[in-house]
Amino acid sequence: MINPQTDILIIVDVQNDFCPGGPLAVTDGERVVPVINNLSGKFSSRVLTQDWHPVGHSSFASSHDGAEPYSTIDMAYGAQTLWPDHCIAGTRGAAFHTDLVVNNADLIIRKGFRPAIDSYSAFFENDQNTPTGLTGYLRERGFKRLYFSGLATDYCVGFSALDAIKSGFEALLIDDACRAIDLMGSLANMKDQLAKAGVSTITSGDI
Ligand code: VGL
Ligand code: ZN
Repeated sequence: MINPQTDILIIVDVQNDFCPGGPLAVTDGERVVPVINNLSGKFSSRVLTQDWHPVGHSSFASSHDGAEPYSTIDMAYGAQTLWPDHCIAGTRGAAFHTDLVVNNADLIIRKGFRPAIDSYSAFFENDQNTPTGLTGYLRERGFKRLYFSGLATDYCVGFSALDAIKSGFEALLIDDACRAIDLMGSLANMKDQLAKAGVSTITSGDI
């Protein structure tokens, strides 16, 4: 049972560019929408996240001479996968999927807006040090148990759940409310990390 005081649904990056037809489409990405809309009604609080990059962001392959999408480069903070251009702030591609229920969200947190740092996690950017402010927001409101949904399981959803544990929250991943990119074993690797960190995997029917 959901406790309205302590439990919150976190809906990660359900944006057009990650859905079929987008430049970084996640297979069956749009299928999370009805599952999440249904789950939304079972919680009394929800937070949405939005990948929100400036033109020429450093995580785009197009920003690095001769680099191919899905290759890896060394950034000041470590290895970074390079992506096709996606989720440019203010564009249709960065907007939420049109069928996603968004008006009941308490907060929309944007991430990845610093030109030189990517941010998969909703809590810390990829330097693992720059906070988005979400930890403070959730703590101040007294939330303890965070339920994760959205895109993509092996990147933004997974890293958010791992950081939730690091920040002292309980974290659960709702498997059928997420879809993965699965780049060179990234899904299996993330599932392993999630299990080791103590993130439980559940399905929407468990709620
Ligand atoms: C994401 C790659 C790049 C995600 C965002 O939302 O999982 N993946 N930017
Ligand atoms: Zn991104």
